[in-house]
Formats: sequence, C-alpha cells, structure tokens
Amino acid sequence: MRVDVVTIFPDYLAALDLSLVGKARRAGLLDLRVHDLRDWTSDRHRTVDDTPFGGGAGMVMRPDVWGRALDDVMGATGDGGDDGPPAHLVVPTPSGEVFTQRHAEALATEEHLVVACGRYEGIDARVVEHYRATGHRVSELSIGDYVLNGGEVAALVMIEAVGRLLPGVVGNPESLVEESHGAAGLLEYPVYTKPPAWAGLEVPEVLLSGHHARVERWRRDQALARTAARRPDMVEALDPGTLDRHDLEVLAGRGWVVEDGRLRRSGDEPGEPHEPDGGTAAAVAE
Ligand code: 6GU
Repeated sequence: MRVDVVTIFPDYLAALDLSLVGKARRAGLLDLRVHDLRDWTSDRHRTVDDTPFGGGAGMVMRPDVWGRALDDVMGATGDGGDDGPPAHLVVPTPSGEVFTQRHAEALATEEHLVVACGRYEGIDARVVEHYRATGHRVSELSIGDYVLNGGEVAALVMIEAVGRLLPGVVGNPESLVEESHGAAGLLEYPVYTKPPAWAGLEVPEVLLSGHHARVERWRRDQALARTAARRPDMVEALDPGTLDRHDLEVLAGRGWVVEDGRLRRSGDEPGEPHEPDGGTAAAVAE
C-alpha cells in the first residue's frame, strides 16, 4: 500500500518510523511518504491560510495551495492513469464520521491513500467537493468527540490502525482475531501473565487450570461483562441470534433483556438513553 501524508508539520509524522509501522515500511509492505504543504505555496511567506469568507474567528486553509499539492500526490486526472485506481483521499476532521475498526478494515484494502492534514479552522470545503467530483473517494473522519489542533495526530492513529491490518505486518494474524472491536462486537477480556501472584493479587484460577473450554467460557463472560459495564452502545448493537443461553444469562445479570429481537436494558423505556453508572473495571471483573 502507498500512503501520502500532506501536512504543514511533517516532523509530527516521524513516529511512523517506529514500531510496527516503521518495520512495515522497511519491509516494503507500506510505502509511506510525508510531504510539506508549504512546498506548494507560491508567495514569499509560504502562506497556506486566509481569513474566512462570512467572517468569524480563525483562519481557513486555502484551496489553491491544497489543490496543487493533492494534484501532485494523487495524480491530476483522477482516472488512475497507468498506475492503479484513483487514490482514496482521507481528511481528518472533528466534523467527520467517527473512525472505527470498520473504516480501518475498508481503508486497508486500498492501494493508495492520501491523507490531507488540516490545521486552523480547517480546509476550504471546495477541496473535498472537487476531489469527489473528479472521481476520488473521499472520507472525512474524526477520531472521537474532542478537539485537537490539527489532523496530524488523527492521521497517526488512522495510519497505525490501517497499517497493522496489511498482510504480513502483524507477525501472528491470529492476534487480530479476538481483539476488541473485532467481529464479535465485544471488548476484549482481561489478560494476565507471570508471575501468578503479584502485589497480593492472584491470576484467576481458571486460567491456570489448563481446562481449555472453561478458559474460553470465562473469557467470553468477562468480555460480555466488560462490554455491558463500559459500552452499552455495543451491547445494543449485538445480534441476540449470535449469543448462546449462557451469554444471555450473563447479560441478564447486568440488566439486559431481549425484546423484539434486540437487547435492551430492563427498566429503560424504549428510546430513553441509559445513564452510564460509572462501573469500574474491578466491579466488572468480579
Ligand atoms: Cl480528525 N482533527 C481534529 N483537529 N480534531 C479532532 C479530530 C480530527 N478527531 C477528533 N478531534
């Protein structure tokens, strides 16, 4: 996969030399190139922004500078030319759809991503409009409900999430199967290693038992209980048809019932959002 990142802070992306993503680059699995947006400015001050039409606070990034940069890194025609399909443009922005593992999985199938990191109040809206109109897929994505100063940290998050899904990047592909936000729709169960006693705390006995079926059942109970305590939105999204009787008992113990083929907190009026009770990890695991 090829990934081009355009930013006014190329040094921000230096972390992508490290760890798994850095290894993937050195192994030739990921061709990642970081570009300085100011290389496409034409004035003495290398200006990338200006005041917003309509007034208001802050500055907006100019479409002409972004257009020159993106035409260069994506290929100007958008028809893919002779070097593959048109690039998929990713624009990190707090006003985008929330980036999830599903987005990471979809982006990991692309041949060429271009990530446009905005700063200030964002990029002139015509940039996204123009690249959509010229045949590019464009994804405006947020990494969560909080505000960052620019798209660079979000780009790091997305590139790491996508990069580890590329074939050959994670040594043991099995480790991608059971993790949180996988297909089961549950958070991951708690994990333990040696020593078996530490700080007065014992590893749960079942994990030392060597009884594979009991370990699997315990882990699933823990995943269900954690998800119920921390992520009621994920419990609501579960298909009760994929749950066995024991699963439903664990959820019932946490106040979840099946009604009209969907999971619902008993006692809640349909349509009334549930107030999280702030349950701690310790309360979950017991
Ligand atoms: Cl993608 N950008 C900025 N500036 N802030 C964010 C974000 C992105 N996602 C969450 N907050």
